[in-house]
Amino acid sequence: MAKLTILEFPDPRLRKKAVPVDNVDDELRALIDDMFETMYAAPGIGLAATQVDVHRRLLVADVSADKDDPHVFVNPEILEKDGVTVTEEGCLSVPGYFEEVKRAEHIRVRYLDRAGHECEGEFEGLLAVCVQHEIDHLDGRLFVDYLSEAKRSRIRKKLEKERRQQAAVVA
Ligand code: GNR
Ligand code: NI
Repeated sequence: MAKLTILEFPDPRLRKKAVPVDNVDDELRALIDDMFETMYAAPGIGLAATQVDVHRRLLVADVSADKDDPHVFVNPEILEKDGVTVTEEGCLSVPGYFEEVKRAEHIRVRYLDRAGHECEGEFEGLLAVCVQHEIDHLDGRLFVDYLSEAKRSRIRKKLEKERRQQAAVVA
């Protein structure tokens, strides 16, 4: 098991579009385990492969309070969306910022599980929001893309400044 490095906005690698997984094998399952370790340590409720610089269509999530309800989605496809919900979202790739985002309240998703079996499930609440947030990552989209250009650019400048200062401390 290994904790992976999470890319941070505005890293251009977060803008890559992930390609479908063609084989759910032990190598993929090792990556899934490392993604859960990384997500739980962060801590976060979801993680897309894009965020750890792996550009394949794979995400993990666990929105439970006890961190005992892991979900794996390989090649997720949203088949149906219903209703609207607004959530204060955060992102491990945009550390320290939280903003309201409007998304579908219920979704029906087709995906492969960690055994490679075809599944279909209906999700609602925070898990539905999280899956939509993670699928956005797989398409190179971030929650800040739903904010105004002014807000997004303010967040980008602050994160860039923080990173410069961090680099100066380490040097
Ligand atoms: O940890 C996370 N919390 C969160 C809160 C509201 C909506 C979405 C999320 S996902 C985020 C982890 C993350 O960045 N996943 O990509
Ligand atoms: Ni995120």
